[in-house]
Amino acid sequence: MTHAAESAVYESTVSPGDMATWLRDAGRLLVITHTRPDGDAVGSTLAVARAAALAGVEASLAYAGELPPWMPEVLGATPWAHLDAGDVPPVFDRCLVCDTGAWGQLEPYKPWIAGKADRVAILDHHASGTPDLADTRLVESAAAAACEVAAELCALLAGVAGPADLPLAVAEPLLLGLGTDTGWFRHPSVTPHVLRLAADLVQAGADHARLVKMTMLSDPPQRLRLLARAMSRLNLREDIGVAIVAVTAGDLKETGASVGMTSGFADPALSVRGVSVAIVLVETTTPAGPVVKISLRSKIDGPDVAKVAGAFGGGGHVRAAGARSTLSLEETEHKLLELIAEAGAS
Ligand SMILES: [Mn+2]
Repeated sequence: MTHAAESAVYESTVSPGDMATWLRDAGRLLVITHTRPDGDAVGSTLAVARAAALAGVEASLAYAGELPPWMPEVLGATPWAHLDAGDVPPVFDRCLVCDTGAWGQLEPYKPWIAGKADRVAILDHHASGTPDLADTRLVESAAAAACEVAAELCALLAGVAGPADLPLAVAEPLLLGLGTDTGWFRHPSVTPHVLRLAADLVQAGADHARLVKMTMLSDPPQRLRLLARAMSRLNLREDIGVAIVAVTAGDLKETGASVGMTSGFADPALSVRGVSVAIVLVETTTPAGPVVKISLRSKIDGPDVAKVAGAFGGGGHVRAAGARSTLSLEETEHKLLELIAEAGAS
């Protein structure tokens, strides 16, 4: 960890203690995260906003893009803005960005935060990001979740000895992010520290079984119908250890499912012995035109999928990465297979 204020590389510029001080002095603090927030994005932003409020900070939350179905249950009475519903982010003196440091994942917020690096901070666990976004950065690329980084910060803000002593309203969103980003403690990112932190959060009152049911066992029926269609055209390339699941725009339309419901489609593909990489391709549209959303997952012995995603201008982690392709579904699949065959997956 370096402490150079103007480091040109994507790494920490402050310690957790310095970040806690920066947040305490924030005045009106806005906490945001990447578009289409997942469990870690919602969990980390909500936990830090609530912990900052305990420290007397006027904290507000804003989200953009498709939201998880459990959003109201997790947020409860905590107020938040949804940009897609026409809300604008609350006025802020300082802004904290959680679980990303990439402009590409923050498009809707750009008019509010661009050119304000001295007033923006990042709390993240990704290996790559844009240093010019924020001068104040707490980035731990070895952490399993942004919530793992946020836990210590929340304890500092709440003035408690450690995560086990956090109020339930802070501990529960932290366990949500830690659980969802590790596939509920199945991924190789799980370390002794992750498991000890999970134990601390459960000790603080977080309801593990309720969160698992809420995030894993509460799908709308359209999701299962969409999965059935996608699996019917599974491309299982046992020769190179790759399984590809493709979702067409027609599938989404005919099942009434949303793009967000494809989250987790890599799991059944990766469950096959001999498969080391699972790829989920989703035909979707953006304001800039049609794109294929690429999600990559790799087993412990599989290739670095962040590198594969990088070939499409995307990124992420060694075992989980994503990108967008402007090629057709078929061309995207062909290019991915070529890249992985070159990387020597087997
Ligand atoms: Mn995350």
